Amino acid sequence: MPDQHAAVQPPSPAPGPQRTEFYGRLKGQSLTPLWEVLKGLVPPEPRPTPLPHIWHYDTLRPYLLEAASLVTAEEAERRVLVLENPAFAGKSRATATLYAGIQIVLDGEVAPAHRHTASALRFVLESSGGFTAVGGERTTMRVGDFVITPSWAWHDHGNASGQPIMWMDILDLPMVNFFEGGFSEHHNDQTQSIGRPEGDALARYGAGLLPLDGTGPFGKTSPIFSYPFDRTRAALATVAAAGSADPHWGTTLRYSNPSDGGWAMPTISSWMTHVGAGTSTKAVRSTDGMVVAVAEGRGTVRVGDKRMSFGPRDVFVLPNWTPRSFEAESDCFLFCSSDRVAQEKLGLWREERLQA
Ligand code: 1HN
Repeated sequence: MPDQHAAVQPPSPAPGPQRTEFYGRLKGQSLTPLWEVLKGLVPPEPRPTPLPHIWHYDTLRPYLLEAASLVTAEEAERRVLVLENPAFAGKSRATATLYAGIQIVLDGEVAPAHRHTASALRFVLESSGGFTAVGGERTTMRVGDFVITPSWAWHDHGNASGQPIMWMDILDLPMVNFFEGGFSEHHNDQTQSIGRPEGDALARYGAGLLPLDGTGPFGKTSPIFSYPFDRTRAALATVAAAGSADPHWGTTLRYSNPSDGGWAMPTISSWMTHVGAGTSTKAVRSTDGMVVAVAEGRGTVRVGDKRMSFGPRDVFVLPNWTPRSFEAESDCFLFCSSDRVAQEKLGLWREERLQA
C-alpha cells in the first residue's frame, strides 16, 4: 500500500529545451502548464507569509501625537498609522486577511461620516471619553471597549473629552478587496444625525433579552455595536476564578451576536483571553492569523521560535499555523481578532494542540 499521507514531494527537475520552448508558445496563448505550478497552488500545509511582530504602545504613542500635529483629522479623513506587517510592506496588512491601524482623534476634532462595505472594529487603547456614532446611535469609547462598525453603516467619530483618544482599528479590507467587491461613500454632513439615546442597542440586544421581532438593524453583524470592557472583564474574571482555563486557550470568551449565537461580525472573529498571573498556556496553532491587543497585564508570547514581551496597550501579530503560547507575569486580558469566522464558514479552519 502506498503511504496515503506522504507530504514531502520530490523537487521537480528543470524543464528541458523542448518543454521550455513549448511553455514559451503556451505563454503567448495565455496558457500555463499546471504541473509546473501545482505544488505552489496546493501546499501540503499552510506556509504563513506574515511575520510575528509587536508594536509597543510606548513607541507608537509619540508617533501618533506627531501625526496629529502635522495632519488634521478632517484632512486625513481617518488619521491612522497603519500597523503594517513587515512581510506585507506597502500592502496595509497586519495578517494575510486583516488590516490594522491605530487612530488618534484630538479634543474638538471630528472624523467625518462615511460608510463602506468593509466591516471595522475598534479596540480602545486610551480615552477620556471620545465617541463614535454608528447607524444613528452614539457610544462613548472607554478603554478596553470593543466597538463594531458593521458593513455599510454610516459612522463618524468625535471627541470633546479634553484629551486625545487612541484606538486600534481592524478591518476586513484584504478580504473585501480580494473579492474586489468593495463600495464606499461619503455622507453629505460631517456627522450623521442621532436617532436613539446612548445605550439603546445594549439595552435592546445586550441584556440577555431581545425585541419580540428579533431582527437587529445590521444584517449579519451583531446589533450590539459596543461591548463595554467592564462587562467583558467581569465575566472573564468570574469564569477564570472558577478554574476552568483551557490548557491551550486559557480562559477565553468570544464576542457573540445575540441574534444567532455566532461570532459578533460576519468576517472577523474577536475574543478575550485571560491568562492568570504566573501561569502559562500550552502551544497551539490554528489556520487563522491573529492580531492581539493587550487590554491588561504583562507577559511573554512565544510564537514559532520568537519570544516577544508585552505590556498594556501593546499590539502584536501571531501568524497563521504557527505555534503560540503565553506566559503571564501579571493577570493578562488579551483582546484577539482573526478571520476565523470566515474560515469556519468556508470549512477551512483547523487547529492543532501541541503537547509542549
Ligand atoms: C475607516 O473607515 C476607519 O472609520 C478607520 O475609523 C480606518 C482604514 C481603511 C479604510 C477605512 C474609521 C480605515 C477606514
